[in-house]
Amino acid sequence: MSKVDVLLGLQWGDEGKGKIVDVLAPKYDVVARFQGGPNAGHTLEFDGIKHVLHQIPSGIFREKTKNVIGNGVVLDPVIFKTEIEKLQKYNLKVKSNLFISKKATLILPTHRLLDQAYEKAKGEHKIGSTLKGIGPTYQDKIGRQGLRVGDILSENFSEKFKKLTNIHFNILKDHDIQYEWKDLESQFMDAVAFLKEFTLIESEYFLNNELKKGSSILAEGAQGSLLDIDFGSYPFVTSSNTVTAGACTGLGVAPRHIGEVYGIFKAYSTRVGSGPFPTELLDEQGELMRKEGNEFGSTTGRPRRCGWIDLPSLKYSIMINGVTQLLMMKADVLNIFSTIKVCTKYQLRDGSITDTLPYELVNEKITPVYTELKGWNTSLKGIAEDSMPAELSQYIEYLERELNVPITILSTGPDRTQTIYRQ
Ligand code: 2SA
Ligand code: MG
Repeated sequence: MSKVDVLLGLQWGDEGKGKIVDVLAPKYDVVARFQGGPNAGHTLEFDGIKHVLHQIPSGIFREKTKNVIGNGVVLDPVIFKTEIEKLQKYNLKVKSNLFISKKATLILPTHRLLDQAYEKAKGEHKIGSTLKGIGPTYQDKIGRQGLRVGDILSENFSEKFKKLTNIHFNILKDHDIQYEWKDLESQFMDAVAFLKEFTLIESEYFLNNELKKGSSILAEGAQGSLLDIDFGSYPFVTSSNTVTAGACTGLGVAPRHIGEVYGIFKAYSTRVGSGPFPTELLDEQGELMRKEGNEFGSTTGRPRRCGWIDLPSLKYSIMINGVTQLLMMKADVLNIFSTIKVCTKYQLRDGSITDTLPYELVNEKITPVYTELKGWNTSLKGIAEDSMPAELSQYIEYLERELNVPITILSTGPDRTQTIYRQ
């Protein structure tokens, strides 16, 4: 039987998952999303064009790849319609290559409004949500009152929609949120009609049948492990399980079918939204990283917070996910630094030193303990494995020793072609 390989981010998202899925896609028959929704922004670049995908799996640009939106995803039909329309000009086989789980949960317009209301009510303690309705939709799913993609096929869908939105209106009346319901409702119903034209499936059967046939499957994670609802920096997290285990529940594949776990990380760290970030640079070095790495949210355009690489948190993510291969992205962004810092341990408020993540991340005062390495300070344009600057090789080897997992892919730029395989 073939396996499901999992690719996920080990930091706070935006590690470059979109690019890597696109690079790896030719090796896979199926690419499947298992959690998250339109909060994700997966950027792919090739032939001089930059594409940003939110809900559609990143295998969509490869003609022979089947793409699955799994049951663990929360799907916004309105954003889905816009995404598909944007892709139409590229003549892709979107209709025949895309399969959507009937068990995926629907994001309603009121979920987006509730997201705004809850964030506003939190004031300065806001999560920094993308406001795509992710949290309220997962709340309804777990609260057993959500609507699912399969429900759009039922005759009384409008009734179900009315029933749930009425519950939401009742909450919204206590919040000061402005909206034109008629517009939102008709836009949603249009998008639902559009969604009906796609292949809606029992994705757990689909994927297990593919496995039986010997197909190779890549599960594409969204956000990052440090945003996981259980293991991330709670409450500053997203509302799904972004870790390997999430691929099992979000696709309906058993743990024994999981093969390789590709852990993807940036050569430095970024975080968008609120919450603890031990190595954050609030000085001009952080500003330089943001500029050099073009670190702005691909869904919201928000500037991302930047800082040095953080080994205690990477080790934690590797442990939780069972990572078998590491993929290091955006090494080229560090070209400008003559010294590269690596956080190896945390010093806590009481002076103690640790290399594990403290339970209390939000209120703890963490001072990173850094090791300094010499930077390569040169362009990585056109380099290959055997022409890498010595300092870059040293950085990679140092990380491999510390993290105890091989770095098999190195990315030196956004384009498909700027990828080095190290076997
Ligand atoms: P949400 O929208 O309620 O799930 O937000 C909760 C927290 O999760 C963070 N989050 C993300 N972090 C990084 N990248 C994400 N995707 C977009 C991107 C984000 C963007 O690719 O750039 O464009 O701003 C993503 N989605 C959610 C979020 O910042 C909150 O901290
Ligand atoms: Mg992103």
